[in-house]
Amino acid sequence: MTKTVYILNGPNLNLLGQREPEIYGAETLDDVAVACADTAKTAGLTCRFLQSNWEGQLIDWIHEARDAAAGIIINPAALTHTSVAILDALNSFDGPVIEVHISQVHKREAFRHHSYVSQRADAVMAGFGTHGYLLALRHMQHLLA
Ligand code: CA2
Repeated sequence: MTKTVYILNGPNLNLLGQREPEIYGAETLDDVAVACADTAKTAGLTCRFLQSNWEGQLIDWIHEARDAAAGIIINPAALTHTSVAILDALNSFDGPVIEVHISQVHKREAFRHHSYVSQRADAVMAGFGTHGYLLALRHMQHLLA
């Protein structure tokens, strides 16, 4: 049976491709989901690609992943910089966690330089555009081998 990776996306990422293309690129979140499914298949993994604007929903999916997933890739969006609750939920998950940011957050406003999630993440991607999700999946394949 193939291992499942949850790919979780936080608030406002449903707007990807519709605004601020100079920061986040032109691809929509649906485009990213299709590319992730393709890369996961090549890597011998199954991915569950999810987005919510609600912190509690993301926490519920992290809890669900405790039984259902071997690894988590997460772009918590703005909750990266504010949410101890998401950090606590990720700390309850035993498998590898990779944090992804489309933009190079360290080149941006100071409030984007701190991440609660990085205290749990086994790897962090920032500034690779949406390609970062695919690179994260490849690294997840390596971590789960
Ligand atoms: O670079 C990233 O992936 C971020 O996680 C994106 C978040 C931002 O708050 C983080 O600091 C860095 C913002 C997600 C909102 O995405 C939008 C995309 C297109 C149009 C509007 C919002």
